[in-house]
Amino acid sequence: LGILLTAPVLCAATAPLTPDIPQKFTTPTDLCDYEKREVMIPMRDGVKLFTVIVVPRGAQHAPILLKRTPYNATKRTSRAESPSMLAILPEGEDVFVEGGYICVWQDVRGKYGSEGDYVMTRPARGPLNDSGIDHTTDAWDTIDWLVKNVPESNGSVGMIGSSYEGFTTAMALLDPHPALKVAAPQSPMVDGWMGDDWFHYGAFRQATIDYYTFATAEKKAGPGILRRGYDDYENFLAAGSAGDFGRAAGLEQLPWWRKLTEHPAYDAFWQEQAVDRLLAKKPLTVPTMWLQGLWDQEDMWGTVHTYPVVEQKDTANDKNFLVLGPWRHSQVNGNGSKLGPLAFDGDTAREFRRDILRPFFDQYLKPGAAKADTPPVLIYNTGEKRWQRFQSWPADRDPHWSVETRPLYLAPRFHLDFAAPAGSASSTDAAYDEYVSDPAKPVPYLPRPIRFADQPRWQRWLVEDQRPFSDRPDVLTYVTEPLHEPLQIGGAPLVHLVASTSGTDSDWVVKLIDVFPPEYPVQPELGGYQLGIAMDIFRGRYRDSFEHPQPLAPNQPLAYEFALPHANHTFLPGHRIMVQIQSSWFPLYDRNPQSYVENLFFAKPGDYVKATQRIYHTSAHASRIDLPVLRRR
Ligand code: PG9
Repeated sequence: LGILLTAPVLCAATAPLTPDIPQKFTTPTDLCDYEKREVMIPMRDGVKLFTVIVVPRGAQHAPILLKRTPYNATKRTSRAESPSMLAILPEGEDVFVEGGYICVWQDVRGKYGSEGDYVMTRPARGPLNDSGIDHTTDAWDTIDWLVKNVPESNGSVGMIGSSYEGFTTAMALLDPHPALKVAAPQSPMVDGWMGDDWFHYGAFRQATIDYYTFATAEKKAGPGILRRGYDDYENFLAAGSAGDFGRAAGLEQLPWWRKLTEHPAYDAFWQEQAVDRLLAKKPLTVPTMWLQGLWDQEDMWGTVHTYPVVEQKDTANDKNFLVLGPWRHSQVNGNGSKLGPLAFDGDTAREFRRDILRPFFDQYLKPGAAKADTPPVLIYNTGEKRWQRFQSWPADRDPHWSVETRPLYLAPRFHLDFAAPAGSASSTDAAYDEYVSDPAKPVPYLPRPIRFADQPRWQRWLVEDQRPFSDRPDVLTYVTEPLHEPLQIGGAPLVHLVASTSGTDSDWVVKLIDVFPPEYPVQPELGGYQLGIAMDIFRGRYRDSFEHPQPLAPNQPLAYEFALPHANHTFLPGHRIMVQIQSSWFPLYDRNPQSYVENLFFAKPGDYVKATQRIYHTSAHASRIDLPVLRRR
């Protein structure tokens, strides 16, 4: 029977087995309202950069919007598999698709589809870069190719981008191609040591440590870093120093990690690549809109420090613009209806893109377009929940506003007072308040467990309630009485702290907080909420010099001065102003051993010592925060 059954099979001629995947499959595009082209654009040194050009079907004399990214141009132009240009491009490009723009995304040199060598935030040509090539030349060469090889274009190009893509946009301005007519750096990486991504005033941001393998371990996306446990608070504490954690993660294989850890202070390595310093030496020729979120948890230095540098060249006050929205990092390119527990009237991001950003770009990229009603400065008031237009920022050059620096003093019994401390300590009031800062129990920056991989929580952490920390014995909390009148601050509050430590180094974290009334009927869950308005960390060793750190004299009241992030916030009647002070913000920032070591990345277990911290509030040693109080004239 077996032979009978198999015979026909064996006797029949067996068909040749052929593969089922063809050499090439082309998706029909007749449904698409766009044409997607992938090209390799040659740079002046012969390296070719992978570039995706998305052209609206039927486009003629259309402007080009260019973004240069280290995050995969193919992925950035494939948000969905769809015949709709609106669907395949990132949400933040909606208004440009609606405006008939040709949208171009390019992999930066050395990443994903582009040839060449990748260098993290490749420094400008000069002392740090002898290659003759940087993001300025690559942008120039790319724009030159685009306007000559995209027949549907009208020869005008705008650049825009957030974060690293804001950095490549800003770098293009150092020597802009003539066809570059407008730019919008959004939360650009400008100075990684001062306050963008890598450090804040010298304190190292451990939260970005996974980025190092992601960005530099491979040409495409690199691997994540394996953890020993769920809670990063525990993972980083158990590791010891940031260098210990990096070593255990294999980071010493990465040139970027080695460069970073070899330059813990603000030396030439950081100063020479700070884009604000580079732009200060260049003329302002391209109308530029600098953007940032007021709760930008990643890059809150670049925009507010580059805008004023360029503004000095904007003699007619019509080429340099500033926008600060009620947003987290890059939320300008998403939905701006809410952030954490905060709800706004409408989608602040979409409305901004539609009503301000697009008309601003149209004006410079579309011949005959109307002059846009772009205010020199547009900043959301996060207390009154509405946009405000200014002629300048700080607003002291705006005829409609007055800016008064009002010192808010730390006072005895954990009060805050606009009146300066009277005399020295009285018999009842001590000259200082103290706490013990224990590196074995650092203050968490969020309630534990903390996971850097938890992206939604990372995005909103700056608006998280600060109550979980205000009662800790190693956090000093000062607060005013409930306000009777609204108080608006606009600008960067300036910290003047008089503090001592029993150690020889110390971090000082200062948080300016809006305390909501105990009863908050419009949103009951916000009753008593402690909302961070401007918060930052300062590594004490740099109190005299960012470039040349020094040990601190133990147990001596020393002055520390540093600016907090910019705010535009009205503390409403019934609210209270609060200041919290602490000496760790973990594991977001590495722990300060509190005994002076040359390079904190490589502190040893024995370097970590408890320290008794004292915050002074007498007339001789008055700690205060200078508030930039705004008033309508
Ligand atoms: N500025 C963002 C970032 C850079 C490096 C580490 C982590 C975040 C960004 O480009 O998204």
